[in-house]
Amino acid sequence: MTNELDSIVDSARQAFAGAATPAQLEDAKARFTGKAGRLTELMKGMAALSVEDKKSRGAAINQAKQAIEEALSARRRALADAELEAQLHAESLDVTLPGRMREPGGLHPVSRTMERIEQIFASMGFDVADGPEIESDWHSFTSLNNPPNHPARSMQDTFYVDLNGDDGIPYNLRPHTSPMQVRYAHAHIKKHRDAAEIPEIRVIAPGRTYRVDSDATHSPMFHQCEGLWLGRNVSFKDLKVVFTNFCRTFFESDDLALRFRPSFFPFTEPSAEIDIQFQSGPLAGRWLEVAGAGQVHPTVVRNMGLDPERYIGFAFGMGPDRLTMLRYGVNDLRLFFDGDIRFLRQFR
Ligand code: 2NM
Repeated sequence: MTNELDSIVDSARQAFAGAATPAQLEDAKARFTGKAGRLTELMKGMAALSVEDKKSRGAAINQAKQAIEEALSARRRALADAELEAQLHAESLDVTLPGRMREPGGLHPVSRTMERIEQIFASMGFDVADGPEIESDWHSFTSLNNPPNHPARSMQDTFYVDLNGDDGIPYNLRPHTSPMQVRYAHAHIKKHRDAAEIPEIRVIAPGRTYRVDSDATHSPMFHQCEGLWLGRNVSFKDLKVVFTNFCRTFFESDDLALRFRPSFFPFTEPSAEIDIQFQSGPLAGRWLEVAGAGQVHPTVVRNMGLDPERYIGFAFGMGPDRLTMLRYGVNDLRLFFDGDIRFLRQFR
């Protein structure tokens, strides 16, 4: 009898040891202490025994049951430990790995140029203005003395928006930032309407501009910075002083040469193209066109809301994208707008 109980306990221990998973272990347990388990069957068989035998047999069976349950708990614990161990191993963390660094960011090279331009002109007393990129026909063209059939207005040159302005003429994506100078002049006059005399206007308008054009040196979206100085006695001499100072400061080159070539723009008369020449470095000796300029046309002064008999001055326009290419030696404008981090991080 006792041998039989011992052998049941032994085979339970073996079965538990052979169980590789918690589910197998529970199956094994059922074969011994479950409803139809071997130990349970023995207990059922006690009904026929005498009171005396029931006592000793019951105690022996209980002892066997206790031994089986101890073996079961031990095996449950061992399986749970093994499972945790496996999980920890599978999800192992190497705490010695370097952290995920966030690389320091930086301004886009063209943004840096824009900030530089703004800072240099601010140091010469120029205000900085920005405004709408979707413009009315009047602000982009008419106010700036562009005749109705001027090629700049054609669909080949200018992007139009599928929406009409007050005059029934479609809005455009501004092809230059001069419309902002016209807006600035109107706001300036309104601001000083109670003054004995409207003070002079000194402003630059940097920002995004748009033209139907795309190759290595033209992008459909590009940047412009235009400047305007209108006062009682502002002359071409002032233009030369201001622009020379700007170029020498911007390119950090005191011996930079400037050349003003006669040209034509509808909004200025006379007009000039401005070239610069480096005396040293990779671009030394070549004349490079960097801006257009001129004395603001009387019609434009009038459209700004000022009397051209009293207010006179100059305006200029330049391309910050081109200035950025010259400053950093970049030969393809499209690199600025591809958003390729390998290119951009060089300017960080
Ligand atoms: C240029 C060339 C020459 C210009 C004119 C004006 C305004 F609004 F006063 F009429 N702003 N900018 C101008 C003059 C722009 O860009 C090549």
